[in-house]
Amino acid sequence: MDPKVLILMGSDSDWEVMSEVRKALEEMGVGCEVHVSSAHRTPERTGKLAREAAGRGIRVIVCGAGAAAHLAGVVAAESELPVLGVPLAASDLKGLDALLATAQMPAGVPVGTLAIGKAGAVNAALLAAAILALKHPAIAAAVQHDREERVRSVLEHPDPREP
Ligand code: RP5
Repeated sequence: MDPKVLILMGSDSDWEVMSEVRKALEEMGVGCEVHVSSAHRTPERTGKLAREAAGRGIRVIVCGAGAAAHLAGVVAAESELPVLGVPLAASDLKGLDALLATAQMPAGVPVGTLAIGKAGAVNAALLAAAILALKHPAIAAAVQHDREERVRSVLEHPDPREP
């Protein structure tokens, strides 16, 4: 069974940013499934998705949520898979609330926390792929290709300071 990434988000309103996770995974040929599930609105559904993930071939879980963002922490409590958290800007605090809520897990139940917003979403996908790459050569090649493309895009970009 090919390894998959589970993308969870607390609300439909998170999709604009969290779609970047799926897009980056697709570009590397990594399969995923996506669900809206909230830590506080649908706690039972969230727990079930987390508990059953490993049995469905999921190997990494990416959670995106805004405001008092408990989603990644709750999912990490319910699963031994690696959990990556993407804090989202969904309140007047512009993601700082979600960043602290996601990153400041007490010792014992880790959440690997990325940057707020789109950068964090893209990096969550790249980090998930890097984890899967440890066991899957095709994904390792895709991760390496992604790095090479980023190098190329810098080197090929004309320097505006050149005359
Ligand atoms: C969080 O509350 C969600 O992850 C979302 O970022 C935020 C706002 O949700 P909506 O009110 O837009 O549904 O739980």
